[in-house]
Amino acid sequence: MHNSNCTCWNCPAIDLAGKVDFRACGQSAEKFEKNIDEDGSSQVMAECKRRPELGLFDPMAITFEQCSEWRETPYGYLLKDMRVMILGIDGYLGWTLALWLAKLGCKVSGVDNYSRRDWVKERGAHTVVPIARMSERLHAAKEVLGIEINFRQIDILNERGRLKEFIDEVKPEVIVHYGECPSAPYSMIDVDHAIAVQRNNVLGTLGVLFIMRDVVPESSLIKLGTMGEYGTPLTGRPLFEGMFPADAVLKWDNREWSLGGELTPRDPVSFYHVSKVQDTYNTVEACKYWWLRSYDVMQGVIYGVHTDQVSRDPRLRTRLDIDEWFGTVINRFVAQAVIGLPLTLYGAGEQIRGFIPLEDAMQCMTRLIAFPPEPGQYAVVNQMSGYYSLRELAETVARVGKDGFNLAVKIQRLENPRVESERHPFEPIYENLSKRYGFKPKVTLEGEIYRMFELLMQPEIKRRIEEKKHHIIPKTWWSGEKRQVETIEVLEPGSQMKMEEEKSVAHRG
Ligand code: USQ
Repeated sequence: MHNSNCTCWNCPAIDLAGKVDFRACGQSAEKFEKNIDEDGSSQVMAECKRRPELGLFDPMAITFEQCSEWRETPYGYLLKDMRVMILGIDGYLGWTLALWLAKLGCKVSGVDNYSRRDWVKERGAHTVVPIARMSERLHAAKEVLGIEINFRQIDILNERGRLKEFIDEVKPEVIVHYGECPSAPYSMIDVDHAIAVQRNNVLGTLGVLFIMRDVVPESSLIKLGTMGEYGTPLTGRPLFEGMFPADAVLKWDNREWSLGGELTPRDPVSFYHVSKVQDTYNTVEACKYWWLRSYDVMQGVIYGVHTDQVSRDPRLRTRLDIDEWFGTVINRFVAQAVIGLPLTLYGAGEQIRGFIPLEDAMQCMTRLIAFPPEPGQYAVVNQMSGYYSLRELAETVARVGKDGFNLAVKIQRLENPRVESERHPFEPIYENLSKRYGFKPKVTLEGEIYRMFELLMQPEIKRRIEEKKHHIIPKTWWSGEKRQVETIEVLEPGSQMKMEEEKSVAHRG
């Protein structure tokens, strides 16, 4: 098991308050106690909130494998009835993770203020996979899966007092923070939307950090960042996992410095992505000042519809957006193929991004939950299972649509409403999850696309896509312009793009 040798030092049940000298970080040191060995060396001592009978003990002395509170699961040792709180539990990822973890035996609680439903409604769009109201979702989860989820409607930004009360009541051992607006285009609509997204994301998260300091300082925060924080540097330098590796150096003016352990440069690609960068810095600081523990998950573009739990019953399904603001690219492509709309490639279509299917993302999150960071540790994982150019993805969707569902899928190149590099090197490093946390991707790109077709071809869902077809072609320009983008060319799958032809003519010339 990837986490067998972790010790109480990683465990959220450890009680360190007052027993470790955190003077440097501002925690009270009044009750500071140390064990002085015969040889005069001192040891950090702790208590266990779950096993008070242990009294004061050395937290390095017991491993997860040895502790009766940790049990084996397919994703590593997991605390029995581990208390997990999900912020943003009503969203695409939040709901899926809630069912997944509760089914694994975690005690899941969650909060949401339904803002995702509101934002999508405000744009006149809807989730094409219909989702039930929260009360019905919870009821169905109990009836179909036999699980109970402790839900409270709370706005994490504007109802901080209520959030604090709920966290104090539940005492979550891990908080998964999905409670943010995830859309780049939504943040680029106008000044009101840019401010709303940054306020919601940055200040909401900052409030959560303070609450954790005051109420659950030993719990871990698993926060959703994004691969888009890094941008796509034209130098082609690798996109490390948040920080430079130990042997990275900066050379300048015939001198040399180590960069090891420093945060890598960020080059976000929208005001939404900027909000994620700011979250990163706030979280780093909180870990530094208060010894909070956090994993920052730089997730690639997510896609897909399936986990065993959400697929069990229509009332348990998670949402799926395909509009220009909230739909991510693969989800949009499959919906477009279903209604015979040529797949919408922005610009050259040679942009490259990291991707991860829904089910694999759930596996990663579970593995991180099972391996909590140490006090004060801020660590980053790049959470993706592969990377592709958008053109490759469009070709794959077209192929699966044709071979599996007899659909004649075309591809269209549109003017690019975003400001982004359309041709760039891309070398993401994404080894932490597999090397350290035991992640093994289970789902293939083609396999998940196939499953999406199966679901989206259902008459009711197809009808819901048709109904909101007018929200597929983008009208939100990064420049602020307000007009629908124009089609540059329509292509048969497998054919060359005009630009490629031009390039090869130029090359021949
Ligand atoms: N794109 C198209 N056609 C479309 C939609 C998008 O060519 O119909 C292109 C975009 O120009 C972009 C790429 O596909 O180059 C990805 O766009 P996206 O809308 O799928 O994803 P993005 O805006 O980058 O944001 C999404 C999530 C966000 C997450 C991010 C991860 O909405 O929450 O942070 O993916 S990443 O892209 O790695 O930053």
